[in-house]
Amino acid sequence: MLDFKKRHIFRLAISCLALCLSLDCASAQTLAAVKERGTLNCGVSQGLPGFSDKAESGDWTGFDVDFCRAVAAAIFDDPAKVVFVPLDANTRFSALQSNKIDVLSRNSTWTMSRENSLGLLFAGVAYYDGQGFLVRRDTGIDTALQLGDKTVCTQTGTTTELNLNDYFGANDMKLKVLAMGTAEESLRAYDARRCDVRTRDVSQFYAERVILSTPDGHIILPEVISKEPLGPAVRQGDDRWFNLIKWIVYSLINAEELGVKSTTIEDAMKSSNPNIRRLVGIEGEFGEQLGLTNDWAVRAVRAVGNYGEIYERNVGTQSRLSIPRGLNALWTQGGIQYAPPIR
Ligand SMILES: N[C@@H](CCC(=O)N[C@@H](CS)C(=O)NCC(=O)O)C(=O)O
Repeated sequence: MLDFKKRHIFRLAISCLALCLSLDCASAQTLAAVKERGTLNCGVSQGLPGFSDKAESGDWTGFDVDFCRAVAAAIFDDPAKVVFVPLDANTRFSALQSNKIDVLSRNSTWTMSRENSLGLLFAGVAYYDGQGFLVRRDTGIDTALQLGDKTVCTQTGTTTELNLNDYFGANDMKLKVLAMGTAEESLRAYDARRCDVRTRDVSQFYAERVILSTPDGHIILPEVISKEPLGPAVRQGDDRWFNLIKWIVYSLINAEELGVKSTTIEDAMKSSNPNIRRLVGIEGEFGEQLGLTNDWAVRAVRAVGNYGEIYERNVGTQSRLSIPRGLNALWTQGGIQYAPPIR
């Protein structure tokens, strides 16, 4: 009897151990696969100036693109080790689910249903956005409250339609939607006057203004009708990878808050400020705990700069998009960008 009990407990212990080991393997699988492959597969949009833009030379630039490069730099110490996978709104999440990409860095809004029904996790908010409207100046429309009965161009697979329904419903306006499959089709429909107004994340209007033939012929209406917190997303089931992506977002924001820039990174490594010392890996084992080296954040900041540098270079007031920092300023400067501490 005792023997039977002992055998049973032994078998139970072995199967628990096997389960723990397999969970640990599963949770470390993305980083191991990326290291083994030697490149990061990063999902980006098909082309949005300032966010993810492919030049004729084949080089990608932009805010979302730089985040992919920061991850590659943190892992490989080489920001070039990224394969950019351009994805439209409809295929972006399935690309993550089917392992086609390791991380999605593509103007994607963090919503509850996306996490709970698509098996995803958003690792942080890289850009606080909101949905707005663009109209032709000659329509004379200057507030969204005049949009009743107008035809609105949207893109399928995005958060925009639900927000539109809510907004028009709340303001008792009749909604007519023309939903297109891609951003390009939506723009073409608007250009051909098949719709009177376009709706999308406000940042995208700034992006598009640089390619419109008559940018001054259009105005962005003052209303922002939704919260669109945009950030990188990963698959569920790999906590270590999720953590790694999350802390790369936070390391870039913390670097800005601590005044650590691409140009001052070498000085930062001699700093006596304990917060800076932990960020740059002189103190603590924060990088190793992520499965990287302790200079993980140094590598990222050296390659692409801190959060503020990434913002200004790609979309900020010094760039052709010229988007003010607004909500994306640090919490210490009137915005809401706030990163948990590295300690
Ligand atoms: N943030 C919204 C919208 C994102 C989105 O895909 N927007 C469209 C325009 S409304 C876009 O960027 N299209 C570019 C493309 O398809 O490559 C979401 O996550 O659903």
